[in-house]
Amino acid sequence: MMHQPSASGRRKSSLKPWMIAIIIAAVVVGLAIITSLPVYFLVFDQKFHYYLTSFQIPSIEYSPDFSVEYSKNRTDLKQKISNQIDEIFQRSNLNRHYIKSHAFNFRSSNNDLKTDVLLKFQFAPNKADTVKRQADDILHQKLKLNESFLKIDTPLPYLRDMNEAKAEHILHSYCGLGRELPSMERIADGSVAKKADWPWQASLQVDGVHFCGASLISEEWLLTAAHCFDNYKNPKLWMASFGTTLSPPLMRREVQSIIIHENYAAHKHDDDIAAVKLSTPVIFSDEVHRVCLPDATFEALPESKVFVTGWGALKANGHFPNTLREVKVEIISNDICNRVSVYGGAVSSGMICAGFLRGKLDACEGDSGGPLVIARDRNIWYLIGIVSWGIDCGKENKPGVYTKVTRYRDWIKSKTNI
Ligand code: 4AZ
Repeated sequence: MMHQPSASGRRKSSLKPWMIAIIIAAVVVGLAIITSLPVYFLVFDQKFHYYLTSFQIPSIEYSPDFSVEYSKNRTDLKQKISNQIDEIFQRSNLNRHYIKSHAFNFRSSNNDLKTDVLLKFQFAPNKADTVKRQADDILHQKLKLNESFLKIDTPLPYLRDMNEAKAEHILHSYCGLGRELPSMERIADGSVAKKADWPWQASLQVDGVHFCGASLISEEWLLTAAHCFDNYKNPKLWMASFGTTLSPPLMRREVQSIIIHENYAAHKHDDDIAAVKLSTPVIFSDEVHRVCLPDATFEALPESKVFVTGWGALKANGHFPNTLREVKVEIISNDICNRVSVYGGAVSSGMICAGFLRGKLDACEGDSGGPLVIARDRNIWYLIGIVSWGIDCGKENKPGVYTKVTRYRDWIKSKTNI
């Protein structure tokens, strides 16, 4: 007999009660996680917040020296301001949220010295209003009590929000902040550079292929070698990339114009310098910012330790690396470099030699246009040379020859206003 299901018969559920319990529990846990995520980010996800404010300093008279980067007056005053603001916030209930302050501009206002200061805090988004209000109150109380040499002449609120990219651009707008010297270890040969060690280094490329190195000297100007443009002069063909790896690049910019030294003659070595203007300024960050230019009077003494960096070949006719490399070399006097056994008089006063007569450590093909830098007081790096020429790479008695930047200081100023 065939089985006839009764009209009222239902298929028996295959889910056991314990299964249903597990499914309900999973749904409840899932919902709890989904609903608590925004709360987590609002309450625990600490982010950086930046505020801009201005102070008057009536006890100090404005002097143009305060506008000179790294002048002693400016450096000392910046330190004094930071110490004062650190003290105010570290002794307040915002001490866990306050990170640092940075006086970045000095100006004269009604004969008073005025400074613009960036304050950096860290807190979760749900605290934004409270922290800002508290910070305003703390400043108001401290400055009103005449306890500080800093004064405020504007009404509350003193602090204005600034977005992170703009604030970090300001924090990294100082020249020459790269590798810290004490941790220094020692391109033909040499070693791989760490991120943010040489943040002014750029790569100049045609069709995505690296041709030359270059150095960032402002948010929109690069310095490089004139001979990089012997074959391609049209700025539209060129791109600049930043960051330690060529692929992927950290940041790229189109080139707006190329200014080659008027006296440079292709395939000769004299006046091997060019200024390259970017189509849009770079945004300064930890990993991309400018190198300092020395005064025309600065002299790098023979045997000074200097660094050359680039993506050039690891030896003559060798392969090209993807990650930036560095090599520590020494300045060689023009007298020694012009010895018959070395370059026999080919090194002119607009050039500077660096490397070792015993060879080995040197710049090489593809490093051209790149920086030769020296650290000066406070670990600030200055561009003293531009990779220009040499016979072979790392060969005995054939050190690298560089365009001497101090010799072209006025030319650089006349073209870039830097
Ligand atoms: C070049 O061909 C090149 N050893 C750059 C630097 C040196 C030699 C050649 C110095 O771009």
